Amino acid sequence: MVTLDQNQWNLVYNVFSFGLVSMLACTIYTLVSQSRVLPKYRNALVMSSMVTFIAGYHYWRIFNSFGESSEMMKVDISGAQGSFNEAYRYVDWLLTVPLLLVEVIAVLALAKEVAKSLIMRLVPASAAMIALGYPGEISSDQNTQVLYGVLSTIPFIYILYVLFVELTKSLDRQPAGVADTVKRLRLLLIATWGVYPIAYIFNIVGDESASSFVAIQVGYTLADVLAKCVFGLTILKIARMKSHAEGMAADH
Ligand code: RET
Repeated sequence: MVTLDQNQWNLVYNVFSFGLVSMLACTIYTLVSQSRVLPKYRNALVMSSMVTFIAGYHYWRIFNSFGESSEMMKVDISGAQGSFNEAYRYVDWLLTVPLLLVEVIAVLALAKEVAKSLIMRLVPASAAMIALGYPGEISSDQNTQVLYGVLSTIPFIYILYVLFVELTKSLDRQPAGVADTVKRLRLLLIATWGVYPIAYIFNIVGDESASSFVAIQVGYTLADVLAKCVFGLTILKIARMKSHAEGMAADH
């Protein structure tokens, strides 16, 4: 049990609500923008819509779970039936992180062989990263938390390494202006993905206090909005710039 004060409880409630509506709005925006890009880039937008749709569903569950596990601003985080369910985040990531990586690969429109080899390396690595983090997240034993944190960091570093090398290589082949946006995409990815392991460490070293609960929930939610919505909008921007560079009329 953590006991929040009125402001903390309202903050978490409102941040979850903000996360939920951001995911829904972003899903609609990327869906209706399909015709604004060339067909070869549409799959990247479909991936973005799917990511935010899946996240919207999970935020709806998280939002409800927060209400149901609270009583007089005491939040039950015991893991028992009816307590605040942290597992929704991991189910969400298990589905959305591989999709986000496919989204990046799709918008780059690389040669088929290159794209396939990237997907074969990044998708299993990202699933392993999330699956290995989960036993640590739910454990209350510090050694177990550290062990799974370290194990999960191995595929994490591998993903960043592959993305850095491949994104950098693809920059030379992108039309003018696009390279800058791809660089911004890479920065956004590193900055937002870095929040998750930091929050995880915070969980290990922090106590089970109300303020660390609030910091983790707010931190994860804002990182999710940046890593999924703002990321998806950047993907749309790249797809539009490339479509125009490849001859699509500018009024689309
Ligand atoms: C864990 C466990 C501790 C070690 C590491 C982790 C990494 C998590 C990441 C999650 C990314 C999630 C995204 C979600 C949204 O769209 C599992 C916390 C390295 C990188 C991008």
